[in-house]
Amino acid sequence: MSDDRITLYGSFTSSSSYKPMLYLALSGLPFSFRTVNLKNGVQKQPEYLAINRYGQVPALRHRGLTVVQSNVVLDYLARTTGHFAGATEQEQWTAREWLSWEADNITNVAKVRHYSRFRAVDPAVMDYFRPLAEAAIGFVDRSLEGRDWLVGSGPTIADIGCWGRMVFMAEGGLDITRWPNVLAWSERLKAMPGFALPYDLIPKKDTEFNPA
Ligand SMILES: N[C@@H](CCC(=O)N[C@@H](CS)C(=O)NCC(=O)O)C(=O)O
Repeated sequence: MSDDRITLYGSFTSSSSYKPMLYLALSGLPFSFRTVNLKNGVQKQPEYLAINRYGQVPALRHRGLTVVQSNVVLDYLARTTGHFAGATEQEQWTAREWLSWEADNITNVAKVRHYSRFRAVDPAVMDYFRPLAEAAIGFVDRSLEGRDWLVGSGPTIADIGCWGRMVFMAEGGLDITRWPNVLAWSERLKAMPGFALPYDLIPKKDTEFNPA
């Protein structure tokens, strides 16, 4: 397989994997998908730890490079392929700024969903994380007031990264209709060619994506 072909390692239940998957789907780029079975602990086995020292998905390999952490992967893809990078240098920095903020804040949405779906926790834990998740979604909602996208006048990695991490919010009991600007923004994303939701987009087995 050519060194120039992108290989993405991920899992179909993972919002972090969804972010680069969605990027690649919206960009119409060819790539190879390698599934990492989180349930079986494949992410903690030596072969995968050699790719991602943190024992998590996603990971991306391209041109002899290994890139991990979903937001760094988005930044890498934007810099390498030019898609969704932002129209100006200021927009490119602002998009990266959103990704950094996302990792601190929207991650609480992923935690609420994780504890609802995969691991029962003491209700006090949920009482701590749920308001943080709601505050993060609320911040995105206010930021989208009067605008279509988080940065500039078109979609960027900021939108893909923030949306990608909150995509499973309903599984955490967070109803998107409470945040009308976020709902409208998600509809704009869904209208983009190539868009799909995680369970429709991320395969459960190794797959080659070769868009026409
Ligand atoms: N900060 C990381 C978070 C990655 C992450 O939490 N991945 C989860 C799935 S969404 C995972 O691999 N969990 C399995 C584990 O930690 O063992 C990123 O954005 O890539």
